[in-house]
Amino acid sequence: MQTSGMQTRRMNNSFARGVLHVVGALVCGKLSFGESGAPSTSPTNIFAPASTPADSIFGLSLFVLAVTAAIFVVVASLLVYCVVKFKKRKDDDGREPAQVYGSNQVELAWTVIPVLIVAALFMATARVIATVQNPQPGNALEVIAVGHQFWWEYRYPRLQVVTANELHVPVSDPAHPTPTFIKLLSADTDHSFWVPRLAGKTDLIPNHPNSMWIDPHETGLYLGQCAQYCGTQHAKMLLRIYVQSQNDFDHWIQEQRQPGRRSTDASQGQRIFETTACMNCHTVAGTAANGRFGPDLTHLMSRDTIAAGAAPNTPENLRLWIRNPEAIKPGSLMPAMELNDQELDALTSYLETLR
Ligand code: HEC
Ligand SMILES: [Cu+2]
Repeated sequence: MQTSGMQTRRMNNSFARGVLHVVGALVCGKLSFGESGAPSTSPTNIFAPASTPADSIFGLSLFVLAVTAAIFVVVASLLVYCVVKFKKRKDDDGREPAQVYGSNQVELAWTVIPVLIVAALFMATARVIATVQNPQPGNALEVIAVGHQFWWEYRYPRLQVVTANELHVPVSDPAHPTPTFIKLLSADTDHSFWVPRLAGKTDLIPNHPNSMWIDPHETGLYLGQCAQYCGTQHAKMLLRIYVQSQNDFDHWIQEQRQPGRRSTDASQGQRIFETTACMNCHTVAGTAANGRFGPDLTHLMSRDTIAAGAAPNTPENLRLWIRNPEAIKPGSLMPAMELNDQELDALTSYLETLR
C-alpha cells in the first residue's frame, strides 16, 4: 500500500515538476529554446533539480505547497460561501441568529485534522532531512571547500589536488552512484555554499565544520553564489561546479596533480612574482611560492574565470587584475602592487605559463 502511494506521488511530482519548471523558468526570464525546440535549463533554476539532495528538497516543497494550497482553497471557499450566503439582506429583521455553544464533532474535527496534517508534514520533512544528511560512504570522493573573503579554495585530500573557485566533480549515474562529499570550512567569516540545482544551502562557519553531498545526474556547468553576506565583495563570490564524465574527471585530476610546468621564456615574470609579494599570498607548486592567503595559481590557466567567477580568464583581464584588482572586484583582498607596464607584461606572460 505504501509503495503504490509513493508511486502515485512520484507521478504527480513529475507532472507538477514539468509545470513548475516552465513557470520557474518564465519567472526567472531564462527559458530559452534550443534548436531542437526543447527548453534548456538555466544553470541556477531551483525548479530543475539535478542531484538527489536538491531533488528531495524540491519534492518536499511541492508536497508542502500542495497541502497548504489545498488548505487555502478549502478555507477561502468556505469564507466566500459564508460572505455570500449570509450577507445582510434587505428584509433583515435585526434579530440575532441562533447561537450554538460547543459541538464535540466540530471541535474534534478541527483539532484532529490539523494535527494529522502537521504530523504528515513533519514525517515528510524528517525523511528529507535524513536523505540530505546521509553519512559519507567510505569510498566517496571527498572535497574540502574553504570559504575565503571572497573566493573558494577546493582541496581533494586523497587525490592531493588543490584548486580554487572552479570545482570539478564526476557525474553520478543513479544506477552506480558516485557522490561527492564536501566538507565546508571557513578561513574567516560566515559564507554559504548554494548551488541550487545540486543541493540546499549550507553555511561555512569558522571553527564549525559542516558537510554536504551532491550526486549530479547530468554533466555540465552548475552555477551558484555565496549565499551569506560575508563582506564587501560577497556578490562576486560565485560558485562554479563542473560536472564531468568519470573519464574527463580523471583526466582533469591527472593534469591538476602535475607540478606547474616550467618555461624559460617567462623567467623574468617569475622573478617579479617571487620578489613582489605575490608569492606570500599565492602558491605555485614546484616553485618557492607557497602562500595560502589567495588562490592556488599552479594551474591558473586551466580555469575559465578569475576572481571567483567575476571575470573570464583572458590575458587582458589577468593583466587588468594584477594592475588593479579593484577594477574587476571592488573590495577584493588582493592589493594593487603598483607595477609598471613592462613588469605587468612580464608577469602576465608568466601567469599564462601556469597550465
Ligand atoms: C595580500 C595577499 C596577496 C598578494 C600580495 C597578491 N595576491 Fe593575488 N590574490 C589574493 C587574493 C585574496 C585573491 C582572491 C581575490 C578574490 O577573488 O576575491 C587573489 C587573486 C589572484 C588571482 C586570480 C586567481 C583566481 O583563480 O581567481 C591572480 C591571477 C593573482 N591573484 C595574481 C597575483 C599576482 C601576480 C600578484 C603579485 C603581483 C598577487 N596576486 C599578489 C591575494 C594576494
Ligand atoms: Cu562569502
